[in-house]
Amino acid sequence: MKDYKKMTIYQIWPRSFKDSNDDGIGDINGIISKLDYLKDLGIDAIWLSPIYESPNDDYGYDVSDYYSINEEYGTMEDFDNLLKEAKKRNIEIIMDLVANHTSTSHKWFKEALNNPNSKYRDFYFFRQGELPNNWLSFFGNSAWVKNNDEYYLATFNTTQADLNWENPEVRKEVYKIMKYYLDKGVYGFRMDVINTIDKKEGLPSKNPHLKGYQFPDDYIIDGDKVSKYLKEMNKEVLSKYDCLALGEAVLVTPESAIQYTNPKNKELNMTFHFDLALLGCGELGKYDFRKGYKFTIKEFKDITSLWQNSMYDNGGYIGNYLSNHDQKRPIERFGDIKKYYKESAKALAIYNFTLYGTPFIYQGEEIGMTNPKLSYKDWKDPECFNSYNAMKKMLHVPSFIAKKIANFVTRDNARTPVHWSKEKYAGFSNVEPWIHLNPNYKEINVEDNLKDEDSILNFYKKCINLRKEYDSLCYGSYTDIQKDYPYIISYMRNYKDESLLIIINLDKKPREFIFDGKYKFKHLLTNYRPRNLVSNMIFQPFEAHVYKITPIT
Ligand code: TEU
Ligand code: CA
Repeated sequence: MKDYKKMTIYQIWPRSFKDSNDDGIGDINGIISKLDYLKDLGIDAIWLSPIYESPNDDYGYDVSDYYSINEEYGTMEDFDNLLKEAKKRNIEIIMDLVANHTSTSHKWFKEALNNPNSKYRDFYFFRQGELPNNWLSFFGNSAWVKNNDEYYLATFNTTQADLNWENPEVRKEVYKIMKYYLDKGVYGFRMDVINTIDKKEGLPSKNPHLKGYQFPDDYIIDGDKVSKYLKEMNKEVLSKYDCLALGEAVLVTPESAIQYTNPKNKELNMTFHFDLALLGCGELGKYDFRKGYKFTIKEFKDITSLWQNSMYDNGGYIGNYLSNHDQKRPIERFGDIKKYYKESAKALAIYNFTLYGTPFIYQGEEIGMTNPKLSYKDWKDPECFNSYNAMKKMLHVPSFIAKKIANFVTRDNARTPVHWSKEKYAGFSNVEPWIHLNPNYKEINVEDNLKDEDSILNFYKKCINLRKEYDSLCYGSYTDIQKDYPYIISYMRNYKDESLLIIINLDKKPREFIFDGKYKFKHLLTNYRPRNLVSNMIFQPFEAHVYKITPIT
């Protein structure tokens, strides 16, 4: 059995990873050319954001054919080759399974539109007549799209039509896709918005007494039947392979995450949660600026503590991440890029790699890539365009402010090309990339990071190795130390007779930390200088340490 609890997983968003044929778009052969780099970094698996055929309205999360590869990225042969080359290096490939919806260019959807008697009508949600309900989509529109005299449900972009999982034939088709790729040798799936596949019976309006579109929330998230479908999927597909089922469970609660991932329920192996990503956002998500994107370190700590304790204590399991293709680069939010750039990048790495759960790295994070300064002319992301309009219409924000907010939060921030070198176009391509390139590639790039002993990249390698060496980081319990202290996060991880102590100052100011208990200690890792563990310590901004400790008896 492969052990996903011991793995470090690296997310590739293919369009911006590496271009091999000079069209300015990342591709599969580009990924193959960087496998040695990834091997050297020490990762065990790659989660590949979607590479299937797609009109790219949502950059691959709108699939038009699950059995072919987007020709901008290569061919099925290239993909098979990637699998082979990855296997050679002991790297697993995890595919993105986008099965809550298909593109409206998918043949099922086209058939459903063209033929009123088609069985594919029941693959989706079509309703005649009036607007069926008041649901707001994730991207800020009505969740219903009008097409002639009928509507179809699209809870993300208007060209991503929701599949009707109630229909057993839909589920069968999804299982078929999964088997096709598992039989090819992929290790598993990251399942896109998998906890939204059950829509509330009868599709009733949400809070009908309120004016305007309403986010359907529990009417589409973590519905009762999600677990039923996952159990069936497990029985029909997952249980037959040594594979990983990772759910992207949007806005999931700890209770639901435990339900999905506790092995006794036979559903998924792990899930992501959204609470850290949404810190400082208003209740409508990242374009809801009404909280000013402000949060405290104490809130950050409380979220950590809630998830760590509830998962470990109840047999649940999560993937930990700070960064992905849906969030701007987090170093600006949780760290300090001006004064403590390297220190904070490394402190956050220590955090992400010492928690209970499998750590994820998003491309470019390992070299400390930052957010570019974007203008509205640089926008590519459909969520950004739609949300910009929604801010103006629903929240009555003037255009110039809406633009500022969108520049600040758009997913485009995390989707600029990876900086491989100082060369023109950052070694990503030999031509102008498809999306804005962050001009700071001359200061922040892989080439320089590899040369510098003290670089963020080399620190990531140390973090990855630490997990390989200390089982307590992979399997151990989690215990908060000084839970209510508002600046420094500290916790212990225990497994068998091994105990690790982690202390991280998450603040931009020096802070004092009082620690009681007498221990013999071994210093394992720091972003400052190794130091003795004593009861009263002043930590510099973002100073972080990992110790192995044994009680003095
Ligand atoms: O993301 C789901 C999701 O919840 C995000 O869209 C999130 O709501 C948004 O970014 C918050 O502002 C997945 C994919 O990761 C994302 O790239 C897709 O756009 C989305 O599903 C639809 O497939
Ligand atoms: Ca290319």
